[in-house]
Amino acid sequence: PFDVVCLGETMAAFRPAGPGRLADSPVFVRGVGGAESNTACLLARAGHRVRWIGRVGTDGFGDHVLAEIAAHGVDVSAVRDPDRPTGVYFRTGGERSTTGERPTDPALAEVLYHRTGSAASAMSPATVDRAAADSGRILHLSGITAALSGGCLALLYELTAPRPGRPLLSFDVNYRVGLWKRRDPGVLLDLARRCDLVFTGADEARAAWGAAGSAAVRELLPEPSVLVVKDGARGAAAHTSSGSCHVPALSVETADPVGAGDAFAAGFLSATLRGLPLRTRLRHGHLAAAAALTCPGDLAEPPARALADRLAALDDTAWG
Ligand code: KDG
Repeated sequence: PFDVVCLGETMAAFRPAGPGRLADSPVFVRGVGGAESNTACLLARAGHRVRWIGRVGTDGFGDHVLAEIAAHGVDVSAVRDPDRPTGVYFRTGGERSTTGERPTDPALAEVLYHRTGSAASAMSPATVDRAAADSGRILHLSGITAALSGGCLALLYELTAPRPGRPLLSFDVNYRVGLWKRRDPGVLLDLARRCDLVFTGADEARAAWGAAGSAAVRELLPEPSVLVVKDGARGAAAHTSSGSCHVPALSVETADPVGAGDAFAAGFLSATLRGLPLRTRLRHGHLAAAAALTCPGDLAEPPARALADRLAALDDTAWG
């Protein structure tokens, strides 16, 4: 009954109330952080039927995470784990492009995770309901889950295995350097190859797999029927078996880069569900990312559908 099911860890997220480094910030603002639930919330706001699958502790942060996601109109299917805490993370700002790439200079942004041994890290083929994961037209996953634990990685392998009636598999590579210390992110390539629709940043493809440029990423990843490579302010390219197309990014002033990649995926997936042409899907990705970039916080108000449709239909001169 769902258009999209998104699965992943969502944490309590804290950012400094003012500018400055974590070390210098006495006051933090609490929010909710999770790449897949960000995409879920934006898709629900865009009018789609969406389920999020996750796992949180029986603590107050777990209550907060579930209430926030449900408040966006998302069906929440999460196990409450009495033995493990809800994950927590702290972050500062940092410049990022309209397609959501993170800065490569760590001095620009700090991300501090407290998620080892979290409730979500106990997700596995044994603890996640397969029928719930398969209950949408699209199942949206990300590479973050692959880094959380052996059980989480096994779960991704199970969910990306061929099976009758498998939903269309969408995979956002989401290479988070801080989660892969001393481990080989090559497994992300293996997982991406098993999916139908893959999103990656050109910067993360370079950092994780040494692929320089959109064509090189497609050479590494010929399997997905649609591969989207986002290349910062230069724009995003979509590669399919019948050709490629490129749409320049919108030039906007960034208030907060976090969540722009999740918004891009939501815009693209929403347009995919509506059967729009590839170029228009990329435009909807950029529009949703621009809304996220120009708003503080992980989750911005997405552009209303009618407005996004009008902007996506502007001619090529408006789109550079
Ligand atoms: O894409 C935004 C996410 O990075 C943020 O919400 C937290 O899921 C998160 C992560 O693992 O970095």
